[in-house]
Amino acid sequence: MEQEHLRRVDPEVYDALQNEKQREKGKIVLIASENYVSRAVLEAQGSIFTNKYAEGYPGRRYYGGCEYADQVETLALTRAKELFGAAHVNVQPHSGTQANMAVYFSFLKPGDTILGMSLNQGGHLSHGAAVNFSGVMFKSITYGVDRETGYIDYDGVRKIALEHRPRIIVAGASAYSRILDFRAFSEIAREAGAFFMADIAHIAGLVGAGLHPSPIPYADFVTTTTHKTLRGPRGGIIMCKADYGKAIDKMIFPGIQGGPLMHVIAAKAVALKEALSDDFRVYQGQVVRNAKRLAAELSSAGFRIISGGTDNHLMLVDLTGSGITGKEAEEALDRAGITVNKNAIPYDSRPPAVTSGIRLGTPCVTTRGMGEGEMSEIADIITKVLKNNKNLNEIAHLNGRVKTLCERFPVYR
Ligand code: DSN
Repeated sequence: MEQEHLRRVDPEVYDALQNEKQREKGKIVLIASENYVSRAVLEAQGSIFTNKYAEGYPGRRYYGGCEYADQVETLALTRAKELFGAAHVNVQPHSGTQANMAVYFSFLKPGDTILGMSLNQGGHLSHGAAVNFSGVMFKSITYGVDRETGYIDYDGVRKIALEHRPRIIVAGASAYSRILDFRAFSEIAREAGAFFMADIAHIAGLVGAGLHPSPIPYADFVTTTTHKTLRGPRGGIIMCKADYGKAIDKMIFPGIQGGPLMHVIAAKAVALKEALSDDFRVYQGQVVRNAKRLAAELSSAGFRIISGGTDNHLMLVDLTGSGITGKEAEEALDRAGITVNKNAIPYDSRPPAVTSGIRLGTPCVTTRGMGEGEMSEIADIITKVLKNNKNLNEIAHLNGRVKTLCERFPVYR
């Protein structure tokens, strides 16, 4: 029996894990920031590398016995450099937010200004949100999207940058479905005398596969998580120009982190190897085609997709006027077996706990092997759930269609 030791030692955690397995198996997940790692990644992450202290970097550690820790970290570094073409890489950040923190703490002083995308228009907490350390320790100013088109307003970004002269400009988003123009951001940053950081957490897999332009030629710093489209373990990576490497490494350790999570770094190495494969490029292509199909079908069913569609793995659906809030939509879809998150749409009149939108992404369903035909089926189910969200019989019937899809496309074969 799998996890036999866990079952004996801690039946409560074992039970929670069994329930989580059933949840994962039996629901269609459209959370844009999630994915399913390979069994190889799971094995590396669930390995005895978790036992090892390896403070420092390969070849210069503060503990003995680090020869194999050095080996896996070096593999992760080499593969990240090959995948993204970065001059300097640090694979130790425990998360994307830690990666961003290391960049800010290395090159900004408290009170310096960060210009990032507004959280309520698609940005991320760690790009200067008031409730996050980035907005508490630094002065935050924001840019957003054009109210009509839903695209980033680059003229607006430039105007704000020249007026406020931020120390750093951050490009990157959690809910933006269009190509980010890294060249434009870098030109604005140069004009304003600011550093330029690209946070590619959401799109790292697409960038690695060459399906989204890379920021590496333009950005001083590129940060990412490893668990979204990149399909690795939960964690972060920083890439930067060679000149900044020493400061970044010193800030990650000993600046803001202690011992690196060697089991996670081993899993990052595996995921990066997978990301260098042809299969991974095929997968990412399908992620984008699936997102385009899902957006097109929902649009045909009468829902407004912010910006009119998607270039990447996600979309933001505007529910204004459809008689249902983002919160209600999330709950109704969950009852039908589809997991999504409510999400503010740009210029949303509802509070963040309610919202007028939902965010949908295709990395998970594509990993299960679903293609465009299944996206049409999912769009039809979503449409019917949203239009009949109070009709429990109809929701139960739609849940049957979800279950059929889940059985045809298991997460782990
Ligand atoms: N919380 C992540 C997301 O869902 O987009 C970003 O870190």
